[in-house]
Amino acid sequence: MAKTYQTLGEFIIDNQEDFQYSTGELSRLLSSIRLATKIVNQQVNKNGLVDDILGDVGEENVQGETQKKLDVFANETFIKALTQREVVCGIASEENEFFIPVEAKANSHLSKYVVLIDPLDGSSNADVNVTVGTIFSIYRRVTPDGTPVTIEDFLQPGNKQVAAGYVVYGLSTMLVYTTGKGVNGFTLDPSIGIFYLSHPDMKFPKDGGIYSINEGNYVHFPQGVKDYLKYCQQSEGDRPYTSRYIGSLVSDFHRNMLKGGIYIYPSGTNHPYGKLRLLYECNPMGFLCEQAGGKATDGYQRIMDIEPSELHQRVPFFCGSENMVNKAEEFMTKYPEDRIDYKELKKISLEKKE
Ligand code: AHM
Ligand code: MG
Repeated sequence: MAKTYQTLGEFIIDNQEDFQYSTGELSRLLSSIRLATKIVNQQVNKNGLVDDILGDVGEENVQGETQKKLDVFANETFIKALTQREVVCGIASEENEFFIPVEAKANSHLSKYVVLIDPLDGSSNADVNVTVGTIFSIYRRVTPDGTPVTIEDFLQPGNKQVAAGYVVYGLSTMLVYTTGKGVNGFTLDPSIGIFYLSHPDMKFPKDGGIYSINEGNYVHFPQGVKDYLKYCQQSEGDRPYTSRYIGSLVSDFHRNMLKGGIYIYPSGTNHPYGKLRLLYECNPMGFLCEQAGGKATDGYQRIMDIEPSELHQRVPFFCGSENMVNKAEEFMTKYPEDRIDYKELKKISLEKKE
């Protein structure tokens, strides 16, 4: 007999009660993300045949990165889906320099949630038909309801997240998310546009045999990372490990969660604090990672405990199977001078603003 899968819509509603203080707002917010995902998925799958959607826009985003047309399309789609349905009071995106406040329409109540989003992660892969993703992170605002959002609503440590997730636009499209009660994955049936629960209660294996890092940057890596890589490549016990790097965080993470592995984007002279952004890449992936029994750190300390200082702040990122991340940390802690002092960073950033 064929299996009967629960749909994402049913799952959101069925689990709404699990959520403390739930008023249905978070469910509506997740439903809006689900809708935007389907629209972006449709464009990603057109694969350059229609509407000239592939290629560069000819502009750079706030972080000096070339914007792809798909980056812009995905960004606009998520912002529209979230603002028009009034399911958030503010949005911050990789593609926008400043956060976007959402104003309540007449006689309507403004949601208490903010969303931080990387609308199309790994988009340099899009032109060559390799998997890309979306990453999102959801917080309750910290400023009073009914007032305009401020930067403080966005600069919250990851341990305050109420939900986070990613979408992987791969051979099949999957939406994976957590509200702090484990991680569940849903696969899109494109013929009818419905996500079905295909991967309930996803877990990282405690150990793994895959390491994912852009080894082209080797000369720039801190000594602790170089030493750990040597360890991964040694022939002993279950080593050498396999090296797999797609260059799309969502896909590398997804594979490592299913098979067991570690993803590392360290600091280095090219990127003094690493490349990945704390608020809309590392924190949401860190939340998912921990909820799936894995570990996410900057090589020295828990990612979700870092006090953020800027919207587009970058941090080194080590995440994956717990025992692998522990081992990598063992190598890192031999070099305490490479540890980042986030309190000091915050102080410097506040001084600059004065
Ligand atoms: P993006 O958000 O601009 O796409 O950058 C993030 C991506 C990650 O998905 C990926 O793991 C990493 O950048 C790859 O960077 P690199 O090409 O330096 O290895
Ligand atoms: Mg990204």
